[in-house]
Amino acid sequence: MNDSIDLHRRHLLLGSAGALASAGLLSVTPHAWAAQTPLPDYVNWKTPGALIVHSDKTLETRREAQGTGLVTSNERLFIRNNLPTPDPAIVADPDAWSVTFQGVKNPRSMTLGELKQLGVETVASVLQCSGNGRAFFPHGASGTQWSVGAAGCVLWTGVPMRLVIEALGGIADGSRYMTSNGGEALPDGLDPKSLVVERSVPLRAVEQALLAWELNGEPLPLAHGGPLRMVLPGFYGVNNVKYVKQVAFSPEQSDAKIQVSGYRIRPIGQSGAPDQPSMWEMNVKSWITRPLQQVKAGRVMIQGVAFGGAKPLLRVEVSTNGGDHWHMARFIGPDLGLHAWRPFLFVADLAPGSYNLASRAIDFEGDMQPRERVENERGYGNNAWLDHAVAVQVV
Ligand SMILES: Nc1nc2c(c(=O)[nH]1)N[C@H]1C(S)=C(S)[C@@H](COP(=O)(O)O)O[C@H]1N2
Ligand SMILES: [Mo]
Repeated sequence: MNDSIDLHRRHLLLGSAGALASAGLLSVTPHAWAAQTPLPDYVNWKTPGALIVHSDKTLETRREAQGTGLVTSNERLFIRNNLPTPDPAIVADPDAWSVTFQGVKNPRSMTLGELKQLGVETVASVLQCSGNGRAFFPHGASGTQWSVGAAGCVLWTGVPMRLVIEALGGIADGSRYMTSNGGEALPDGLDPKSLVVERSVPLRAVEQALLAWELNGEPLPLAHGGPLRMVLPGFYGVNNVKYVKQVAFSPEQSDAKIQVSGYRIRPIGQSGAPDQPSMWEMNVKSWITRPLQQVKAGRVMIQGVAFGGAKPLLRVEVSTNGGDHWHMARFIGPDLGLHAWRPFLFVADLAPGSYNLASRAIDFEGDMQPRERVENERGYGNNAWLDHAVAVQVV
């Protein structure tokens, strides 16, 4: 029902913006700044023109609003909530927030104020939803129809988990997973295990893990998990639990639905089950961010973003003819580390005509973005370069 209204609206908007563009009033990507669904209250501080509002819990960064800087600003960063955000009172006195640690030699609770005394580190990392690129799956994978904007590269500041573990006497013997539990209030009368955001990751994630209280140098906003969030560089968004309340080490994964059957890669038509791969480490990926529609003939600056996921990024290549020929792109700006994305540039000399611009990234282990997506029920992990290519008119 909403979909048809949305589609109708989109046509109207594209129509009027298109008219403006042909009248020369707008140059690039005219629909980007058109009026749209207003931002929900809890994120009314974000930049409306930079975001697509899919629902009050799912907001996507527009493709043209990505890659202009090394990091994605808080105002442009996407939002994905499974549940309503907690009461804003929890960020009023952040240092009073307490977290319970279990499955360590000396289990106990610590306040954020105490955690801040243990150590501090900053890491740049890509935050990306498992379903980023879902909109390209032809089978109609259920869930938010993200294109490329359920992703951003941000700076997290917090205490490394290894220092927290040290302070707690070490991880209990026999542990294989770290589980983080989100602090949302759950509705009465429903099975909490079916709703709670509680995610387990293998212990190999712990070395890079951070309990973060700052996002891009600002106190972590409530919408992004303030006052405190588990940050797992290289791992898909869902594992980065917001408003983290409990952290536990254990031999088994959580028995919450989001872990047992949710976020599992499986063939189309199959239900989720614990023996299927979990959405943990991210794969190598890139996409073009400009130009996206029409551009003047001559020197064309083709730009985009690329990242290695859980592995270091080696290089990125650009094609102007849908993958028949590939050219080496060059990275722009400093390397913010293993888990950051890198904006890239390829300068092409293009005569008038239709072009299919594609990019493909390769990581240090030689894994390259595939041409085709791996079909799967929920539309997870799409890094196919063909899906992310853009058709551009050079005039
Ligand atoms: N507590 C809690 N943590 C959560 C979620 C949530 O709904 N609740 N959503 C997860 C998912 S699916 C994603 S993609 C990221 C999104 O982070 P963001 O909203 O800060 O962009 O948060 C993850 N952590
Ligand atoms: Mo997600």
